[in-house]
Amino acid sequence: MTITNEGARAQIGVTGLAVMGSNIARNLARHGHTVALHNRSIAKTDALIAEHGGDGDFVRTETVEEFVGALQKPRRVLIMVKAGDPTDAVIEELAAAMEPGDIIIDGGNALYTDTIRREASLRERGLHFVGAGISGGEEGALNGPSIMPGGPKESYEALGPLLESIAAQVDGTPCCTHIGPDGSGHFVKMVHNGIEYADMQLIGEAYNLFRDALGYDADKIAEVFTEWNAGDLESYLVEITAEVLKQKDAKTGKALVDVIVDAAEQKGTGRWTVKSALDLGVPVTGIAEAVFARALSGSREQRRAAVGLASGQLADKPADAAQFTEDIRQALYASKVVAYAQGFDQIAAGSAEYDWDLHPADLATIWRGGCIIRARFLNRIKEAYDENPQLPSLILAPYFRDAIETAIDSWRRVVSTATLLGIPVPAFASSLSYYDALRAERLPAALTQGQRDFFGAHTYERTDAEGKFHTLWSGDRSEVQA
Ligand code: NBP
Repeated sequence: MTITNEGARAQIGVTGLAVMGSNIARNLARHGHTVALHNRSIAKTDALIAEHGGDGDFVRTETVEEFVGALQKPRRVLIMVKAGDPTDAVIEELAAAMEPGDIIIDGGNALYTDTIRREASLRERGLHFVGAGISGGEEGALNGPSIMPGGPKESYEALGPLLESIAAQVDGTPCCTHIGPDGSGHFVKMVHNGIEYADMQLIGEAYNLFRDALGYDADKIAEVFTEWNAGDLESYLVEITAEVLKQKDAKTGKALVDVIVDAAEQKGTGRWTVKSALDLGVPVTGIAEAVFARALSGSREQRRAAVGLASGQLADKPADAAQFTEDIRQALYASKVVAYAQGFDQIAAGSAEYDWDLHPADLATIWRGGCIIRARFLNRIKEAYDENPQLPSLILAPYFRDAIETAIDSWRRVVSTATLLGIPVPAFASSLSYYDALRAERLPAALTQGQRDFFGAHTYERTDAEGKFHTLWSGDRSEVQA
């Protein structure tokens, strides 16, 4: 099909005009770009024009042909539809109507392996495919998200200025940069979401301790989070935690958080992060605990059946509330360092596996604004990677090393107190164990290797010699070189 573009005036098209797509289209229009609009069903297109047509210059289109025909060349189309099969269906329709050199951008939450597949297949057809992670929810989409575009470098040249114009800005720097080839943009967005899961779980554990160990009500806990947001923990998630805790339920007059069912849902990006980490062999324990904690919270029947199981002898509540509050703050900070360190390890492993040449400092830079994990903390991460791009772990950066040294006693007190009070702190505890394991001179893995060699002749290495060895366990138990 040949589509003429005579009179085409749109610099970009957006297809998929649900909450994210319509807000990004409005953001683009507000920045002076002419935006062609398309949605499978015309109702959303018309609603957007009726309600927000004044935001800028929109071109209303009904069919894919009309949509593609409205775009200046090289054509740039941003897809914002439900991830999975709908994305493939939309790509197919667009590709049939587009020409070599045109650019298709998928701004949905695609699985990065799908993006790798789609990029390869569209490249064969001469089209550029950009898998772009977009974070910030609906508010970010409208007012400035963090954008993580992957795909061919040359397509970023045509696309970058446009995306950078609508991204969040921090200290004059846009929260958008070219991430790397094919699926890398969606990969880093996935890990970003995994870190977001861990961060939310850690905040949840802090909240739980205030409620169950100190007996604070939601208003009092909100005050603590508001105070924390003025310090090192300053972040979007800590800020909105205070907002949620302060909210009253109109129906009952109680704190809203006390009438919300305590079963957390998930859309899948946290689970993807953990699956990918398992494949890459990276211990993202904080993220994994967060995903499992949501799953456990959702096992409502099991939980109901287990209420009342023996707790054993529980300790007294902490006597010094101010000290315990400071301990929780320190534990939250240290555990957060671990969660980010693990996420950045996964990014490094993904980069090596797929030959992406990712730059951690760039990611810390574009996550400083627009996205859900935006935080003062990200400046420190950027500085750490700027200073040493080859940092073996974020935990080893001087700033974080010192921060953990300051926090460590508090962190241990929080985990042990919670355990003695019977309050679950899976992410605090596993983060501390991870830290202790990482700094240990000897791990029990030597015994694991011995066991593996015993039952499976899997061999082991020795501390005092090169090579692989095997003990003849069922023979005379002498050692042979493998
Ligand atoms: P949804 O994920 O709810 O998707 C709805 C859109 O997909 C509608 O425009 C719908 O068209 C279209 N669509 C579907 Br469903 N099936 C289609 C098909 N077979 N062909 C063509 N169009 C189809 O929208 P959203 O919440 O705005 O999210 C859009 C993308 O952005 C998703 O990938 C999401 O994961 C991602 N994302 C969302 C957020 C967030 O905070 N919500 C944040 C970051 C990223 P219709 O109107 O005709 O039904």
